[in-house]
Amino acid sequence: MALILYDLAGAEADRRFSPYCWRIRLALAHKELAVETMPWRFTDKEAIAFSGQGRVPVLVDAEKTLSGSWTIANYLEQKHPDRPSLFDGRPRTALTRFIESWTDKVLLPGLMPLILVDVFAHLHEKDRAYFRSSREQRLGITLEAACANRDEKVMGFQQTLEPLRATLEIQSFLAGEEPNYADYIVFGGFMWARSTSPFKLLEKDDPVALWRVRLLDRFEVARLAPGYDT
Ligand SMILES: N[C@@H](CCC(=O)N[C@@H](CS)C(=O)NCC(=O)O)C(=O)O
Repeated sequence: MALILYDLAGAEADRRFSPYCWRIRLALAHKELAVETMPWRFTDKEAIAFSGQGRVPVLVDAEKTLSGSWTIANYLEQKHPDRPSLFDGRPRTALTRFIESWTDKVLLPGLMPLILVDVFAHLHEKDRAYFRSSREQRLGITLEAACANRDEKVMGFQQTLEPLRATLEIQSFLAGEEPNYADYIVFGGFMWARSTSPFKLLEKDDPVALWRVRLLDRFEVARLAPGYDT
């Protein structure tokens, strides 16, 4: 039986934009596992109620239901040790936690004021009121105010990428010569932006932009996904 992944979609069912779901789509591609993806919208809470929580990604593997990208990635790693590894061993799994924390605490919050209005523009009609009120409550300001002065904010964002840039100046991927889950965690953030926003985040010759192209070239699932190549 094929794996089933509940994956956040926009107005168009094939516009998948969750940074966390992208981690798993790339992990599945890395392990060469076939998956059927189910387009899910923020307000489709009932559709994933069986998972005991209200967020995606949710992965169904026959009798088993998993949620949370980290849990799912580790499950795939343990279930399919014969397939290419996502972590290259336990010490690296632990190190990858740092990459996840940096992405969740620095990269994604840094992207938010640059792309949130564009994310909103791509939402399914039924998600709009929920998204606006939940995010505005969290931010304490409107989506539009959060995204004001993007042209200035982007410079600060680019500076926060310096550790990533310095690493990618000396190696092709975060994991070394070949990418692994560490790369997919960070790249998931850029797929969130690519899927929703025409706003230019990086100069074309930025080592981070070149790494982004290398990953797009490697994964058709990402390259062919609806999005903006800025
Ligand atoms: N820590 C979770 C985060 C998952 C998450 O926040 N997913 C978002 C989509 S990007 C979601 O489902 N949000 C539902 C909501 O905001 O109601 C993971 O790593 O999977």
